[in-house]
Amino acid sequence: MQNRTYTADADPGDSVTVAGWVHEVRDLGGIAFLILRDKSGKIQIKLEKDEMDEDLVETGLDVARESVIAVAGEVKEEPRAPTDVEIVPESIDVMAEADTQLPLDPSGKVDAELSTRLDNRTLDLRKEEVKAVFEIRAEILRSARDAFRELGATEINTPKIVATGTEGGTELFPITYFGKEAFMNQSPQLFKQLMVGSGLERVFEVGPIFRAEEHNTPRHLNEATSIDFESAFFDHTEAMDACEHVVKSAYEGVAENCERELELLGLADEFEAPDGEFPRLTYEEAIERINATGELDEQLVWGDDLPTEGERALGDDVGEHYFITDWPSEIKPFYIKDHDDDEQLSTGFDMMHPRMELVSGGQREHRYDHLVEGFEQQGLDPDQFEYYTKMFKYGMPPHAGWAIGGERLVMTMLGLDNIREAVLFPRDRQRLSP
Ligand code: ATP
Ligand code: AMO
Repeated sequence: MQNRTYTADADPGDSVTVAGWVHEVRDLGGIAFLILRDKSGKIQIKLEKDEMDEDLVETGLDVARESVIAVAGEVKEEPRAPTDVEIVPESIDVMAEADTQLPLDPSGKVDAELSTRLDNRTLDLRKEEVKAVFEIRAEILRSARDAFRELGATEINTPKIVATGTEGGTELFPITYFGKEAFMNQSPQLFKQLMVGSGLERVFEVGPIFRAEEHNTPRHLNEATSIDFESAFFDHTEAMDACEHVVKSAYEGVAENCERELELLGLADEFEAPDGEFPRLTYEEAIERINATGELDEQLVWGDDLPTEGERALGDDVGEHYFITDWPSEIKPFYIKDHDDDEQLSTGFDMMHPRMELVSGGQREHRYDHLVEGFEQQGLDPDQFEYYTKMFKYGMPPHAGWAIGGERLVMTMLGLDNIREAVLFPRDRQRLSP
């Protein structure tokens, strides 16, 4: 539709054709109002029974809610209209008539369960506050990409069908690949590392990761979006700096460019980009502080992974984004490098939002012998990873990197209760379609 005007751009005096969905029809007797909704907002269409063509008025009154229509007419100033303007129509073209029985009420007057919303995502996304989440999600990715560019990183795309897993064998989705066993990739980890040894040196990727997580929680998905970064000649502290930069840039982008969306979500007043450096706690300090909160039944000891309640207690205590550094080597993956002066201590780090973990990363083991040893210690067969390990024999620089859980970033930024609200079509244990 070449001559289409968005409702938000319809100014008094203009002759326009607007197109969108029938949000509501209000028949007041002699006069009726049809509210048309499009991407940019809503506009009132006035139907005056005695003044206008009968067929035109009838078309406007009979059309079912959520039908798609195009209306041509003149824009008039009207202080009583919700947006201070209305259209006096010359024609109404019904382009797609909607069923009168809707599985979900896009006007939001009737609440729907999350599962009903996800089953009918198209209708759900006609709600402005739902759409706002995805406009913000897009802005987060746009700002993150800009931040990566500032860091001099090149965007890459790595395979999602792979021969081996990296993040622990139990969470892989197996598939058959021309008669061979293959898997959906859990992380671009090994591929992004291979790229720091290439001429690219510093890379990032935004892409799906697949994890056969058995549990059903408000913060785990079976297909998630990983925002990965990896750089040659970085140590773990430089990687943390880069991580902080990207996360802050995402917040700043949203603060600057998503005012309307934040307003729709009721966040306009309280939203602020984090400033100042994220505190960096060692793992040892973290467990001491968790123990001191008295929130756990049992005290944590060195070597324990942080339980969800522990993460939450610490998050409440710290009250802002923070890093946990210097984890015990035994609970970090084989590809994370240990500190040179203490083999029990890894350079791995997590970046936490007060509610949950957002990022994992670390400096990588780039020494061939140590790497192969690490595979064996983790019970993995180094031969299966030869495509990866052999490149460490041909000049692999010291390097470090991390991955942000994209949906967790959206979820924590917007205070969403459930990670599924941050995905168009979430994949969880129960949900494989739409
Ligand atoms: P990682 O990045 O290491 O995967 P994560 O935050 O994604 O960290 P996982 O280690 O993948 O967490 O998942 C295990 C975590 O999920 C544990 O911390 C555990 O407390 C939590 N968890 C596992 N099952 C459930 C469940 N049924 N309900 C709530 N939380 C659970
Ligand atoms: P990790 O396994 O910690 O690290 O994943 C990185 C981040 O991804 C998010 N995430 C998830 N989000 C939703 N649902 C899931 N099932 C899920 N699993 C992970 C989390 C997590 O912090 N290769 C390393 C990263 C690295 O070292 O560069 C890795 O994958 O926010």
